[in-house]
Amino acid sequence: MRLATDRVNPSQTHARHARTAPVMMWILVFALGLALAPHAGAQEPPLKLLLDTDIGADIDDEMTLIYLLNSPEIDLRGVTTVHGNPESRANSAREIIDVMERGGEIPVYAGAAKNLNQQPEMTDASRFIVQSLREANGPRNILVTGGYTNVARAVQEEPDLARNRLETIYLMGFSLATMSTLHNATNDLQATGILLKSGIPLRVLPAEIGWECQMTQEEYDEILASEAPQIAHIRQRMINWVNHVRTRPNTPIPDYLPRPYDTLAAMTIKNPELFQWKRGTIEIVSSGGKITFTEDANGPHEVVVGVDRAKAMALHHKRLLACP
Ligand SMILES: [Ca+2]
Repeated sequence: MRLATDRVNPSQTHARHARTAPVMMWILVFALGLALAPHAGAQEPPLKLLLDTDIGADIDDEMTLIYLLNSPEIDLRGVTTVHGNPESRANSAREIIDVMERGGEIPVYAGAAKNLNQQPEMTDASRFIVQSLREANGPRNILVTGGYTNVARAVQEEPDLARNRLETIYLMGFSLATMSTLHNATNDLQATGILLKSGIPLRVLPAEIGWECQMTQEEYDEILASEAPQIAHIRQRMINWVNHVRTRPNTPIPDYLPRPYDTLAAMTIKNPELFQWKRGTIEIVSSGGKITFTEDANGPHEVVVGVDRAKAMALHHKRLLACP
């Protein structure tokens, strides 16, 4: 037997639908709006990045690692070290990662001590880079702030994988002011040639942008006076480096203060709007490292040709001095 209350009155049902339909419609419109609106209420995930560095010479590599670890929009997935004594450099990187309270999170691998000509075999660093590119959700961007040997060796080993998986390689090196390779690129011209011809998009921070951003005495003093633990860790190294460059026998720079070459290269990744760019193709045209740069709207190389120094250095100090 059915209870009276079970009986369905068609007119009541219609009335209920008439009341609930507009509500349902608005819920659907709201849900659809959320689904279609780009980034509505959702933050872009941090960019997965590998850093290849010659940390332990110029102080800017230390500053760059601190900068990256203090950048919420970057997810640093590994550090590799290159040239000179890569094991000692790897230890320097691990110390900074520990001071920044990220110990155990970020693997560090030592790479090539010498250039590709002298040391053609794969290293822990180049193997790690290849393995990272093979991971389905691995990093697709690499910042190189030392010689290009490790990354070039990985590209040489797996050229198709590198071309298909790498979105951009960010390089510190070259000079359009002197049209030469300079620094990191000169250290291994064969490796430099491999990257330039790889077809992988390259973004280049040339040396003259670092010259333009040499710290003022006031900026330098602000860093030295900071009580942040990472600054306490690098303070004496920074003072020693400045004294070294001011008095080195062959090319002393008496008024030298730190130049954040590598940190600016790191900054181009997520703050390209602070820089002026030209697109084209860089080619090495002599064994001495002379280059040409041919502007081309479809070229694979983007080169920084100007910087908003005030904004860049403000961001530099904010990130460098923030406590972990
Ligand atoms: Ca460097």
